[in-house]
Amino acid sequence: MNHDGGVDDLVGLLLLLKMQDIELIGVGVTPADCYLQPAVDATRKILHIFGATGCEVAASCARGKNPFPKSWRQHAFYVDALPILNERAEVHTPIASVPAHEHLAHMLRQSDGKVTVVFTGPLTDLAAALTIDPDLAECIEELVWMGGCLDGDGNVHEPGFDGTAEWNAFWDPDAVSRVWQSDIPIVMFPLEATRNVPVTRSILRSWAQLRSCSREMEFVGQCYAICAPFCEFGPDTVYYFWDVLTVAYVGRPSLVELTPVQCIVHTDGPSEGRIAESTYGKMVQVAKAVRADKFYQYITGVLTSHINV
Ligand code: AGV
Ligand code: CA
Repeated sequence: MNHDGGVDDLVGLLLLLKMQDIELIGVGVTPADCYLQPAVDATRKILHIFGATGCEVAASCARGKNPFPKSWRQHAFYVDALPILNERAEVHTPIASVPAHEHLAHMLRQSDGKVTVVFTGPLTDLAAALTIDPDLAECIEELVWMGGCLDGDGNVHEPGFDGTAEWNAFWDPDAVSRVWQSDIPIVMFPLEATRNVPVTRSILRSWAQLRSCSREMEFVGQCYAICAPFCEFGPDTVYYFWDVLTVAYVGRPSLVELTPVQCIVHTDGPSEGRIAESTYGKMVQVAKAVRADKFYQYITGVLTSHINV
């Protein structure tokens, strides 16, 4: 997994490491929707506390073209400071000695079979890994990526841009372009798919009831408290299970229906970062229909699997 330290990235990480049929073999952290140090620290603490100590964490040296808003990037500091992640003085999760793109290339090369790669932030490290090892596609089962938006109703509202892009693509559109030129099979979760799964007050309330018997639920509840101003109100300020849905697909593909779409990315101009249908583009599998009830059920089950609810 490679994530970019947002609240739902870190919840997605927890979900992935709790899945019984998934072996998590490495985590990269990209300084996009976060500050790097607290995001790396929070990642290592989550792996330690929730039981995946053997897995290495690699910090990215990626730099994006268009920076994320500072107020969002600060969320990683809040998660890293939560008491539930700080009861223990020592964190044993190993940190990789090389930057995340090199670590990714190395882990893929040394694995026996093909590996599924999940990106819940920009694709910069995958693009950089392809630059040092252009044949890396042969080691990748598929790329599952949260990013993009195909209907033009994006979430980037910055001066000089037309609002059609999604943030993970906008941070580094050239990386999307590089990955699109590869033979890697891609499953993409655009904003249209994630709009089916808002973070609602009612799901948070039902999880609060499980808090005292599940440390995972306690942690997730604390995490979404950080995003409370955005949960369920108003069309523009809603918070979604963007990355959590994307990760859930890896454990339970039947949660979504995929549709093949040929598309390209705009790498400059007012639509920079926009992913658009085009007969010249790469064929990717795009998540469309989402079984939202089954998704909420599935993630609640994984995060409470030890208490039989
Ligand atoms: O564009 C969605 C991506 C996801 O990977 N991120 C958040 C998720 O981690 C950027 C983003 C869009 N709106 C946001 C975001 C918001 N209101 N707060 C924080 N990040
Ligand atoms: Ca993210």
